[in-house]
Amino acid sequence: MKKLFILFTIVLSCIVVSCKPVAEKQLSVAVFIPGICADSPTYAMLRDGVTEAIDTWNEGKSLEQSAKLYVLEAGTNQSEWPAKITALAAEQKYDVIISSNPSLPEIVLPIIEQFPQQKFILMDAEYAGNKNICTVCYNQYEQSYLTGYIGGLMSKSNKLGLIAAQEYPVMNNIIWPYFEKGAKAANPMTSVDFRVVGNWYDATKGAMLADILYNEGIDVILPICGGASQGVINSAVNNNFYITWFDNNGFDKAPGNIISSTVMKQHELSQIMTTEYLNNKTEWGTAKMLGVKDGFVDFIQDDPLYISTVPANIRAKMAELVDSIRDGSLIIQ
Ligand code: RBF
Repeated sequence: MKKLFILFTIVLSCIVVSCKPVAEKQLSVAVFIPGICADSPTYAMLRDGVTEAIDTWNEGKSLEQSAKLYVLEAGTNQSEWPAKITALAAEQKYDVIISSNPSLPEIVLPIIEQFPQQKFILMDAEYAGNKNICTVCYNQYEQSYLTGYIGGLMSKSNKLGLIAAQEYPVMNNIIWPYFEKGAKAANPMTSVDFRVVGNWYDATKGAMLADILYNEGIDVILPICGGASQGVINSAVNNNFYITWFDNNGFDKAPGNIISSTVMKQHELSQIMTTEYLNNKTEWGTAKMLGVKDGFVDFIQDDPLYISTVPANIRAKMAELVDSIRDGSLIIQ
């Protein structure tokens, strides 16, 4: 009986082994950067997360079985993005195009009509119900509220500023209003002034707008303007006002001036989404929003520059706020 069982096991495992494909299909992944990686943490984190996932996947695999990666930086001219991403899909050699930007679902929908086999994983975007698209975005209600809250606590003039590269729905409906909401929750006297650079790269214009806001009495600014943010930082250092930083850890950009870093875990999430794709686990058609509770939005509290720049009583208030969002007792929306 025992021998029969062993024989049965051997035969079964032979069948299983012979059913396995001799060589897995070689996967090809394209990363489409709608802008440039330099000075745009969200894009650099996307590129690095996908690259890391592909490198890990390829470990120990033969060249024929390794996944291929191509990264395209589409540049800051937004009118060129549709043609550039269409050209990628038209090559019909990338199994998936991974990108990050809230404007992308609208851009890729007509491409899917034309190339129905093309799959898209879109980070920092929200679109449900299309089997070629999977989106994940960050809870920017929480991210913006936390940022506004510390701005409200730290401002002495009760005047905050937000310098945005451009207006877009997520900016106008979430980031700006929830930055303001957080600031007013910390201190009801706080007001927020909003200014627009007009592009994602002009640091001179960023500095000019920041100088103007500073001269109007504003002492805390949130820059969301890519390369133009460097100009806002320069103005903060020259005029000695505060900056609340968004997306990644920015404390070392201007020690003593940066009072917060409210981060999105885009590097980790890009890696996870890519690994899921490579393992055929992508949940096509879904749109997830991930926040503080899920561990994909965070307010950095352990950076030595946070501890040395922000007084202990304010850090305690921030810790309390983060905890209340994390344990679900406070829902921001
Ligand atoms: N964020 C960047 O950091 N760099 C960019 O070049 C950039 N370009 C954008 C272009 C468009 C059309 C839109 C809608 C957003 C862009 N963002 C960019 C903003 C990004 O998606 C996100 O809202 C911010 O990084 C805040 O998390």
